Amino acid sequence: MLVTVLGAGGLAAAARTGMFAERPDGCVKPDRSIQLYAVELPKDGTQVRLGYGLTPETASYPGPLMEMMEGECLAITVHNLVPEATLAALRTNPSHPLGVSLHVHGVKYTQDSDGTVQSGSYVPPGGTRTYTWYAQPRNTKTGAQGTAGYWWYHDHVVGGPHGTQGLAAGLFGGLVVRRPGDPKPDRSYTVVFGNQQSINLRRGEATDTCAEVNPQPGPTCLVARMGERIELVVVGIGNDMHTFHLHGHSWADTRTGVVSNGQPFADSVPIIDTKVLGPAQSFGVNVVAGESVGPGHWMLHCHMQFHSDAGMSTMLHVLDENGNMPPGMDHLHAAAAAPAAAAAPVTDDAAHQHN
Ligand SMILES: [Cu+2]
Repeated sequence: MLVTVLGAGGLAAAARTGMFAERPDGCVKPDRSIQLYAVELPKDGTQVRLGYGLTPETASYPGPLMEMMEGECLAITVHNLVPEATLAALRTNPSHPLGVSLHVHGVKYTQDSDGTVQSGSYVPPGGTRTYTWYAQPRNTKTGAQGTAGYWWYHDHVVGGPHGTQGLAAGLFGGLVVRRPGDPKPDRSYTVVFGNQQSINLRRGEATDTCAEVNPQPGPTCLVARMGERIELVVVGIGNDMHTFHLHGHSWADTRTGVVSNGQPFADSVPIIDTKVLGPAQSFGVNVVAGESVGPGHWMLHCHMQFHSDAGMSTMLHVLDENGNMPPGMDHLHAAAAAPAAAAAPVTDDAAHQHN
């Protein structure tokens, strides 16, 4: 075996010299290439924030939603624009190397694209590295189950060997792999439940910045028009269990969040409006906005009561057919629910574990 021949230290050397396969079997060459920038964003209070973006200017937390079709092979070139001093300040051990990475769940990748220090697959400050993801399709002959589903990606290097500080700062995003015939949403949002009762690293009022007139969709503005098919990519990060709940809507507990009446197993699929979410788990919610219930401010929150009471609550705003916000857009959810802590930034884990 390669690893035993190389011995200690050989693994990193192998990565440096390109001894690992660049791509998984089945990916002959990338079908598509994208650029992804890791940048430092304005601080949230005193809290350092990092984000991924398809351009440096559009970086955010969560990062851009990645979409793939089964069978597709994607090359993602990560540019590390995070200042070296910022990475050094987040480091928990002075011997840990400085860098950011891209580690993905669900799809196939080789050691070369693992996004870890141990495999040498990270990006030093100012550097670039290309990661290859393969959305392997089903293959009944080989037993391959396929990779279609709702997944996520994140840093695995900032601060320490598991990227705990990178995650806490905002280096994460959603991934959806579709299979031909899957429902195609009109609009998708990534909703990340995390430490300190946070949704997308925010609590209470900070989770929802939608304007009453012409609201712009984004990480802090979940907005839809009546009748649009809305997809939520729900991801758990951090250390806590949560229960995702959306008011007024329900979905099928399937791979896609949808089940068609004609399918023989349709009656055996639970229809749910709440789902338990542990760290690193992810699932998809597919709903038709306002279907049978109309436009309105539909609460989306963790149903562990002490989490929602602490500000782990936001809104899916369903506008009418003309795009108008229904009355009552007064952020009552935040004002009513959030104690003082909800206004404070969601802080670095290492410093504030026992908030
Ligand atoms: Cu919770």
